[in-house]
Amino acid sequence: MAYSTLNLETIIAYVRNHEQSAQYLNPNSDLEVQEIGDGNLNLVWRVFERENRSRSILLKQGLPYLRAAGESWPLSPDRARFEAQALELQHRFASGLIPKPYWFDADMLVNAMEDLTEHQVLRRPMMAGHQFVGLGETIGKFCAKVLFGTSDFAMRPDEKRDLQSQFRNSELCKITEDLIFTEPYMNQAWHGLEIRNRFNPIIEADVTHMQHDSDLKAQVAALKYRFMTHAEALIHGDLHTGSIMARVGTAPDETPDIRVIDPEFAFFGPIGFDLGAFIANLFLSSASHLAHSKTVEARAAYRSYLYDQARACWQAFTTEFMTQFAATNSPSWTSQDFQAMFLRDVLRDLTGFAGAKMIRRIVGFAHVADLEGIANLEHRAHCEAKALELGRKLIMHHSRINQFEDVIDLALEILPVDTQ
Ligand code: SR1
Ligand code: MG
Repeated sequence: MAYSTLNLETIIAYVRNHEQSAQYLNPNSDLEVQEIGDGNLNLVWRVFERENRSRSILLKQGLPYLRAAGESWPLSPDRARFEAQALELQHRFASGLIPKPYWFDADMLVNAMEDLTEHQVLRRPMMAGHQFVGLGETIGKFCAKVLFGTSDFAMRPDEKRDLQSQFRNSELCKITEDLIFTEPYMNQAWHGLEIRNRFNPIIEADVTHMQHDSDLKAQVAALKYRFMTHAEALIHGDLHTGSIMARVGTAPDETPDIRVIDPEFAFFGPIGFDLGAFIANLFLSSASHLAHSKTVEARAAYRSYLYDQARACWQAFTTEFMTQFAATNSPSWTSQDFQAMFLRDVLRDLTGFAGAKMIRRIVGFAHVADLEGIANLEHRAHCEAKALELGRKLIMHHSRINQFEDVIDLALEILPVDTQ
């Protein structure tokens, strides 16, 4: 079948005609479709039996352009292939922590997968102050399992190089390079480079100051170079709180079922990048709770929760990574001193990447609802200025960080857990 973009009219026929769909629902039953995508890139649908809504499939199609920008921003729909390959590997190494992949249609560039109907994307409940038990621990474990499994510590060098060559995800890597590491630090045209920054006008002076901060720009350049050249393992590439879903149980202390979604930015990159993205989003949430929390006590409690999740993430990541090191594939990697040095470098990377990820969500093209959702622009500016300050600190200190508590201390200096 030749590629064509699906729509609400054609999607049910597509599902009925796909030979594998019968494993998940009755294709001859009365089917219904809902468009549910809220991301920047793709269209996403849920197709379900009208009489039994739990029998459903989620379908995601790569469009020939960026959904958030429309046809003015062309993008190859081939990104769906990278997502399919990433889902397969994540499923191999961390099954149960992602939606189960059902099929990939290479002609139509459609990924079909488990429909997580009872799960919710984390970002908005977190704005409302919801605490997901076990969040940090699950993300730390997920990262360790996939990143170790696709690294040189687990794969033969030839095997890893072959796999790496299948993830030449240049278009989406370029989005990351431009939107995270380049454009936010530019305030004038440079050889035709497009600058798509947008920010709250109240923080313009902070942004201009940052764009003239040559020390900061040197550190960001080093982080960008590391992102582009440090092909350590298969990273998710976009692990923010909009890429995590959770189903909350009925008992208050029941651990929710947490899944990582949307790995279309996957490629072989630095291991600290995904951890940095997650922690950046916890810190952005902390900044946004200056506005979202109704009382100072609620804000202190929520910040405390967020910092505990950051700690738990790093703890779970290092524990799982060290466990896997015990069965590594070369005597070179068994040196305990090497392992400690390696994890210290991951920690430094994650700190720098977290800072860059915070700044891009305030100054760059793509923002987060945590801050955009603050209607009062003055209140929003206050939160944004704090987040920018923390982002800068994380970047400037990243190469001197020795333990995770140093990262939390930087957050506490700017976004304290206090009741004042
Ligand atoms: C142009 S796409 C903007 C952003 O959305 C995705 O979620 C990534 O974070 C990307 O940078
Ligand atoms: Mg996404």
